[in-house]
Amino acid sequence: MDSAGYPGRASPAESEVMPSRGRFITFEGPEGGGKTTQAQRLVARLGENGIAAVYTREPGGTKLGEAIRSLLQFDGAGEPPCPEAEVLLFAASRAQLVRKVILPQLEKGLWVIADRFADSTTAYQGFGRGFSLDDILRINRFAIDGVAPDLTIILDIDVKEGLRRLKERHILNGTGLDRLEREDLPFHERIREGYLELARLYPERIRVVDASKHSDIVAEEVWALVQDVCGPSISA
Ligand code: T5A
Repeated sequence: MDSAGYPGRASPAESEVMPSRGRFITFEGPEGGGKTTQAQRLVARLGENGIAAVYTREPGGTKLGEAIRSLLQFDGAGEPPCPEAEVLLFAASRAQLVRKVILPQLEKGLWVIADRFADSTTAYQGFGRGFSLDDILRINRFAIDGVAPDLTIILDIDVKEGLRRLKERHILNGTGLDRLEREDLPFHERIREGYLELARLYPERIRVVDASKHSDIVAEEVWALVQDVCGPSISA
């Protein structure tokens, strides 16, 4: 069991008796690393290679999850959640997404490419807010119902550069930073360090990609990792 609450990846023997289950790949990392960009590119590239994949995002991805997203990001309830409520709201969005989308799609044999998953709670609410990792593990475990990623890709980026990209996008779109993006730099630094710590702890599941490079280069590195970890499925 790892600190995101995952029971661990299926052993080769387990994979052999469940050949039709799709693969589950998660993108993680600090703000502005390009998770949405790369997750959507990967879905498209898998499609070009004959593999049907669906994109999910967190918080969100279901009607309930999208309603929770607005509560979390833009104080949709008219007041910000306290830190404890914040953890549980992220977990509630995830619980719904796992049962309504991720698990059913995997069971149909589709791949699921997730734009954030349980490691985000470990990084943001564990390392960032300072909640105990044991508490986060228990909450994650309850939310995810044993659904563990086959591969997690952390798009690692200097915190200031990631936030600069987001500010640039907000200027272009005429939008403003959301509640978490407005947190101070030390908060975002703790999150980045937390992700790198998770990668050190779980090298089998988590790989780190330097997201400061051009997005075409990042996409190639992501594709190489996917082939490395899920290669037999791609060539099947
Ligand atoms: N959160 C989430 C928690 O605190 N706990 C949790 O459990 C969960 C699930 C989600 C927020 O909630 C927090 C984390 C977040 O603060 P969100 O809007 O979904 O909010 O935010 P993010 O997931 O961080 O997504 P962002 O859209 O903000 O960033 P991405 O997805 O990393 O980056 P992307 O692809 O949107 O790109 C950002 C900008 O950079 C450009 C893009 O064109 C875009 O303008 N870009 C690049 N520029 C240069 N070089 C590259 N390689 C580039 N790649 C992308």
